Amino acid sequence: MIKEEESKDLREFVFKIVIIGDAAVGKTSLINQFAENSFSEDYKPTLGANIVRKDVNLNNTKVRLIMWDLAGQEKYRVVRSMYFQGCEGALLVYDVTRYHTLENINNKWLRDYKKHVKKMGAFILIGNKTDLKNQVAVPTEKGEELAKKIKASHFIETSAKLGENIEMAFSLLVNQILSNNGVII
Ligand code: G3D
Ligand code: MG
Repeated sequence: MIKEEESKDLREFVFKIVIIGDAAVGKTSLINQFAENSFSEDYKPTLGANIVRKDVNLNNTKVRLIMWDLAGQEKYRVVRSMYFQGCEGALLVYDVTRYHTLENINNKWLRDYKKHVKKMGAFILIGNKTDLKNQVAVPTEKGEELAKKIKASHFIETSAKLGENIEMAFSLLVNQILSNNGVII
């Protein structure tokens, strides 16, 4: 009986999201950590688009995330529109140890995203590699400042290496996408 009622109320969604930012900021590591809770120290740079699926359950709502991990290399610029097609949200990632990766979020990646995505959707800003404490070149306030400026839904600092704040980052994005779609959980 209970099961029947539950299944009546069960809602399912499929969302495509993209993860973008400069090469080596940790995009692939973040996705791998989220999808498998694994971290590879010798991960090879992505060569093309890597597509990873993950199901997230929130109360009576099931969300299937299709995560597109783009290569940062310039040569893929021309085929970007295909990667961005139909995406509901984005994770914009910079590396807290390299200041120019933060600058490129606004100057390059967000511009690229806006150019290709008609409906802006939800996007969050992530400062990754917080475990490299004595190499930090971007103070937290700078990330917060940029997030405000570009009107990101949220700002969060993560360590894909230690698995810190990864679940939180993805769930912030998923919640924002759901709320943009008028779904209350
Ligand atoms: P990308 O997909 O954005 O290009 P990768 O980046 O996920 O391939 O990561 C690039 C390098 O940064 C990798 O190192 C990876 O191990 C490292 N890295 C990713 N996230 C973190 C993190 O949170 N902390 C630390 N310390 N390193 C991280 P290599 O040496 O394999 O190139
Ligand atoms: Mg990669």
